[in-house]
Amino acid sequence: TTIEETLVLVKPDGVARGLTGEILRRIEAKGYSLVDLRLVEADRDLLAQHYAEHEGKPFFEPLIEFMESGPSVAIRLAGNRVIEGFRSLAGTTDPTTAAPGTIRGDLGRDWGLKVQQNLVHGSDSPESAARELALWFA
Ligand code: DAT
Ligand code: MG
Repeated sequence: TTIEETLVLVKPDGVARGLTGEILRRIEAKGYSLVDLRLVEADRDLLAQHYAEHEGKPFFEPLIEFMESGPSVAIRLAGNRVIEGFRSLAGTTDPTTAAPGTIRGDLGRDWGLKVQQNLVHGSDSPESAARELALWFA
């Protein structure tokens, strides 16, 4: 067993569409534990740090603007191999091609959808999880 913690975000599109409960339902049904949870109006400084690896890419600015457009739900989530496990629940980045059965594949709305509007974020490694949890749960 490898008990880990990860940062999950229900992004502004998920909160605005009223999908927070459905996303939490899937997370809890899988057996992961909610350790902490808060509604956050992220500012540019937090978001630029959170997405520092993408600075300079063409989608960086639209991504930050989208993430500033409304509150996100930040979740400190614990469980066995939860970092990899949550990313599997979430599905691949683009909701158009994310597998059915995943959060992005089932709930991504494909009408004028932008790739950044993909409902959730999950840390991609133990190093990212530690860094991101410190940012969002400072
Ligand atoms: P993930 O969220 O699956 O870890 P990522 O870290 O590569 O994906 O990118 C961060 C976010 O940026 C992603 O959730 C949506 C957005 N994004 C990624 N690639 C994109 C692209 N090619 N065009 C527009 N937005 C993109
Ligand atoms: Mg990522």
